[in-house]
Amino acid sequence: MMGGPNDAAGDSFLSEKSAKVFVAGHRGLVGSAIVQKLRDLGFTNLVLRTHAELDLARQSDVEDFFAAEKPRFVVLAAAKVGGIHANNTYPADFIAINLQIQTNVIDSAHRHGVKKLLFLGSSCIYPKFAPQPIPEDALLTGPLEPTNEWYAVAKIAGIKMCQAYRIQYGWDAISGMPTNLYGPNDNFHPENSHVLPALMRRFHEAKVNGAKEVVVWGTGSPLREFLHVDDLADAVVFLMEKYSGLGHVNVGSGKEVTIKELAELVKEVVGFEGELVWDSSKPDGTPRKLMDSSKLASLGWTPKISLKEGLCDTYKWYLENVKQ
Ligand code: GFB
Repeated sequence: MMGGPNDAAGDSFLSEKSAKVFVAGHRGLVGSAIVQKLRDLGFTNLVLRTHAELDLARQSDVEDFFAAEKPRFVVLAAAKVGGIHANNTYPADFIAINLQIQTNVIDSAHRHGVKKLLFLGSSCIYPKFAPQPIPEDALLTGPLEPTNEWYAVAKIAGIKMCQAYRIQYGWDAISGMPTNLYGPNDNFHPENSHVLPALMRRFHEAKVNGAKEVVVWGTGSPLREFLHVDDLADAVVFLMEKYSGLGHVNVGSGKEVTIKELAELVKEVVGFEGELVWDSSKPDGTPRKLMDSSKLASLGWTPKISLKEGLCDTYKWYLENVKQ
């Protein structure tokens, strides 16, 4: 039986702002937003380690870290992530590294007395043709999207591991499933990034170089839901404070656009005035993955940042931070 919205958390995360909080993956798109959010809320004891300082894929290193640091809370935002091309090209990395990271962190966190852990997955865990909007209980009801089934299987294993540790040990591990995320500190790699940062970089470079056209992958017809990473960080704190249930929780914006509409929006925000050229030799991926986030809404959380506002915020950050 999956947990329900009335799975209230124990005593409050927000009442322990001097407790040690380990944010795994603190330099990435998600981790950096969570660190900023916690600092803004007055958390004074964040435990942060770069990949060079702590390789989360190495079990003995993770075990030593937890034995030494003994954090009270863990937000597991570290993962091997990427867009459709990266997932399709490096399947072994996406399944192996993510399984290693999450298994090491979840097991050592429990072993060393962490009070509460939040694991972050992705909307790609759901079947390719799940009913839309996708409810949490659609998990494992059908075949996955082939381009990212490796990452999806790893993330599904993470959800199941958190549930298993709650069932066997009564341990407070919870899982959040964000939709496609974007924002500052994203990966803007031309090939391996997600669609939104990839297009932002491509339109920007085309504008600066005076190019007449920009290639966009696929047909433009798939639908995608997007959430600004600052909204996700807000939802992470909300779940750490309010939720302690067996079931995972969808974290979406509830709004979707076609890839074509997204490309037009990014083109407008960047100010590129050339043409779009569609490369249908590139994969479209799953046709749609709008999540049903009503479980989170029933707990009292809603997103605040619109896609247009979020795109402007991200492009402003891009201009100030990405070497042109
Ligand atoms: O963000 P994205 O790469 O991954 O979006 P998914 C892919 C969609 O955007 C496809 C189109 O329909 C692509 O054809 N697209 C158009 C582009 N131009 C580009 C481009 O320049 N770069 C990219 N990357 N796409 C990911 C999963 O699926 O969703 C991950 O693979 C993760 O594992 C992530 O779950 C949230 O949204 O298709």
